Amino acid sequence: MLSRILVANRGEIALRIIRACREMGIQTVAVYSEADRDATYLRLADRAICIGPASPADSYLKADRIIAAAEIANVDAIHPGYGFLSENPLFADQCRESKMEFIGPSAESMRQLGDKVGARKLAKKARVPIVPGSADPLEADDEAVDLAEEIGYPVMIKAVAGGGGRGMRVAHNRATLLSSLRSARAEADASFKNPGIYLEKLLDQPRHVEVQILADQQGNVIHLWDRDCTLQRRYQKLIEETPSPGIDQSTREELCRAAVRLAKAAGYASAGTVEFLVDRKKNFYFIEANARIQVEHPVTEMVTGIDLVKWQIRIASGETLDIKQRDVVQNGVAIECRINAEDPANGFSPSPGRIDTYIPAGGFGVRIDTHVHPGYVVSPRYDSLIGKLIVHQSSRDEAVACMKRCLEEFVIEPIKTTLPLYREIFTHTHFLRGKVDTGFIERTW
Ligand code: MV4
Repeated sequence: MLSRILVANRGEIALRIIRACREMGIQTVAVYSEADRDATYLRLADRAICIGPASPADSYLKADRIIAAAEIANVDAIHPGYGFLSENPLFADQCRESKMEFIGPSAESMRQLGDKVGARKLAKKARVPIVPGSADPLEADDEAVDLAEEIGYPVMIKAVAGGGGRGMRVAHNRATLLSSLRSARAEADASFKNPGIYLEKLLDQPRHVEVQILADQQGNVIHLWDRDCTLQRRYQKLIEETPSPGIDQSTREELCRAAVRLAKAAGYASAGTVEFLVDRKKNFYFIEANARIQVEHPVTEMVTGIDLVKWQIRIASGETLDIKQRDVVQNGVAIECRINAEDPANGFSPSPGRIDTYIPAGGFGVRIDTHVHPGYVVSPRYDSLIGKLIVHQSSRDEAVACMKRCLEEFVIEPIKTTLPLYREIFTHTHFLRGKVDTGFIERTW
């Protein structure tokens, strides 16, 4: 078993990982940037090491400094959390070359899934439906035009190295396609240092439904059912829930079995997520796979009772997954609201600063994953996620009622947060009936 783990992340996920380690009797080493020097969660780690200035490029993204800290502290594994270095196969290689376990899948599966066209090929081989589109990255412009005519407009241009929606373009005809190809390539190159792009048919008002996977190094793969993440704004998820209110049980089962086939085809070992889009005719299509623990993992933990972070650690230490698929059941409904330090009344502009008043919600079936507290100063340098409010109840109606009550209780002042937006969403009839799609937030707010 691993005895000391370095947590290569910050904020709520760093705290989430430290908590799992402490319960498992594993020592923890936290790393922090100068901007996070006073973060309270650092005290919960056995040791905290400064790895550089506030800029992520000089600290949390700096693989060499993190490896150096890990060597100084003599850890036997590194947990990357989400974001930062979590899906960087070079970092995973570097950890293992330095004789430390990277808590995540093999660099090879990360490479395979990080290339979105490679992932489409893999899905096809595993008989997992994909959105009609490119078999290979686009070369010449006329090839894109021919393919768009074959699959039919509108089409979506996506970045081969992309994911999470960045660098996507919609084209409704030949003229907009030609001009978008150029800007999409430039944006992909600038954002991912990879100009590769590909085409997919644009699906009309799909839902985003993803499947949680757990796979061990012995080849056992199980799924932990679905999460619905349709409520997004500019590709940032806002509300996630499980089970998805938008699909029936047989679609859910088929989707989850498809996700397991893909994970097996990728030789995947660790926690991972397979994302699908589901159209109104219940057709589902694979879009991408994420080789990391995700922000929204707690909703799955609440309904299945399975601690995903602990299992990531056990799997990395070589333990066999002793959970049988038939024992993974969805008990009730869980919903998560991401609390961001942003002003929804002002174009979601960042709202950093000191939190003077922090009064968390509480009660039966309520979980709050956060690293903030009264007096905490939200830095403008990082992602605006400051916490997650998760409720777990026996039915969707009860979960919604519980979330509404929690949103009434929760006070975070004077910085602006997304809490007031959720107070509105949770009274909106479309949301309450589970009838939302991709464009709901942008249309309604
Ligand atoms: C799409 C799509 C429509 N057609 N792909 C958004 C996040 C990224 N993972 C993929 N995304 C989308 N890909 C095709 N071929 C629409 C979206 C999309 C979306 C999907 C589900 C829920 C909310 C969404 C918000 C914006 C875009």
